[in-house]
Amino acid sequence: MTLAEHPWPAGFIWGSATAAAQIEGAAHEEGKEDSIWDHFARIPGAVANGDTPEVAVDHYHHMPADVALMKELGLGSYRFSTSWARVKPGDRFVNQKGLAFYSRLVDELLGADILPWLTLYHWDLPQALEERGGWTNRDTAYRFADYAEAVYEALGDRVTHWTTFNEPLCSSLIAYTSGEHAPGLRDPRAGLAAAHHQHLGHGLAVERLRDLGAARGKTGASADQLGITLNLTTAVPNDPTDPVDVEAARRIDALWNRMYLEPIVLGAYPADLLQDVREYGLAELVQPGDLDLVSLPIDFLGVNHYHDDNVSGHPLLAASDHTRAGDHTGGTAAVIAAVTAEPAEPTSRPKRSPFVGSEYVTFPPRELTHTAMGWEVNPVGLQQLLVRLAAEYPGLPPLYITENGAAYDDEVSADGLIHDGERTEYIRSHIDAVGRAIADGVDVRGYFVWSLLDNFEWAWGYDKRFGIVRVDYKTQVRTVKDSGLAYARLIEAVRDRAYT
Ligand code: PNW
Repeated sequence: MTLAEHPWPAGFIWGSATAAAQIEGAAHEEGKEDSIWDHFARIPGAVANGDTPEVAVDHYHHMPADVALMKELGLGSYRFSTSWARVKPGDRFVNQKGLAFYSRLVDELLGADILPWLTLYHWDLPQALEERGGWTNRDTAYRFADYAEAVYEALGDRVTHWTTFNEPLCSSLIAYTSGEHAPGLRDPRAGLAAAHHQHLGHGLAVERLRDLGAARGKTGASADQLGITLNLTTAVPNDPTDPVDVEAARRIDALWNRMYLEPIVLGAYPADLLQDVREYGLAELVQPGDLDLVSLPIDFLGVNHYHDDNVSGHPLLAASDHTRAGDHTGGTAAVIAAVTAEPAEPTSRPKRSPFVGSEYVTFPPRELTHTAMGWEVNPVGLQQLLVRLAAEYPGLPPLYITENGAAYDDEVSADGLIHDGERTEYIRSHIDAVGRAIADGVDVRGYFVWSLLDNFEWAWGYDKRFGIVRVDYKTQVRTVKDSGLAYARLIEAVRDRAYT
């Protein structure tokens, strides 16, 4: 079956995604101050090659041309994030110049008939708030709701789709416990505190935006669409007949998926998780009323998916079995490598496992191909994940795949083009998996490829390219890759089928 023949529902959104710190640059222009990523990137060894988000792909100064490119590709929606450190630098006041940039972006998108899909937090906390404890400080959740309000006041007249957080796992356990991400802390309690306070920030922001929307008369059919994006993976027991592997997979599923999902959709942390991490104080952080806020109804759940996790409770035969050259951060496989191998650029900080309470688990490799991140390619895993979510959480809101894509070591051919066949096939096969999940009855309403542009890949710096559009980091010239051309053709074919 070709992709266009899948039963895509009418109105299915085809989009692409980016994040502020990864593309904007202009890190200290027009009132923007340091985010934790600006600060972190200056720590020797924190980011590969000493790369920083200072310039990135200079989207701040290329925005109209970048939107024109999106229109050329036929995108129905563009998922971007606003930078807290640009909007409320130092958290002291609202920076109107920073907000004006996002206002121009939204106007440009609407003028191109592209739906703006706005994420409020894609990991770039103002450094000034980090200095007051960042997400380990409960107060940060309340500051987040104030920031959300500032963005809403400026854009709520035009933006209808709002995401509170992108992948809180990556901005809690991987930021405050294993320390691969800013601010680079290595403390199990801090990671769990960050997770709970981000949950709380989500709830407070949903409450605030609903109130602000209602005051503007955005109710009923014209109400805003509010949601959150989680990175969900399937924890596959390496040997499903071995109780030790099954138990290890349960623990990883509890910590990496259900800790983030269940407070939102069920209003409670999983009981097994609370037991697994009982030494680290998560339950003690929860105050009366918190979970009522966290579980306020939302209109969609964003799912970011890149790969499954193959999990064992047994030691591996050799460390080299699961460490791939160069892996030191940016994902499960890489995090695993980071805690078991020397980082590419050693730092003096002690290593710490992000698997709080389950440090013994291992991730044996399977006979699958891998992307340049060292992540397994297994599209059926995405179909299985979506089917499982629908089966196990009947009250789930509609799903959107808010990120899926792949890094490969692209080469520019003699013809000046980028024949990225592997990425093209990765995207095709994962869209196919989404189509199959829809045929299985799962309510999925959109797909956003990660990423529109090559960009600052967090602790990997500019080493890993995820774009469907290549960026020459010296000239900032953009060239649509074969994968981008293929995605544009798909959108055209599907749009004709779904809307005529
Ligand atoms: C996401 N994993 O991060 C982020 O939302 C993006 O900003 C990022 O550029 C992109 O995916 C690619 O890395 C991830 O453990 C972090 O599988 C970790 C994982 C996946 C995605």
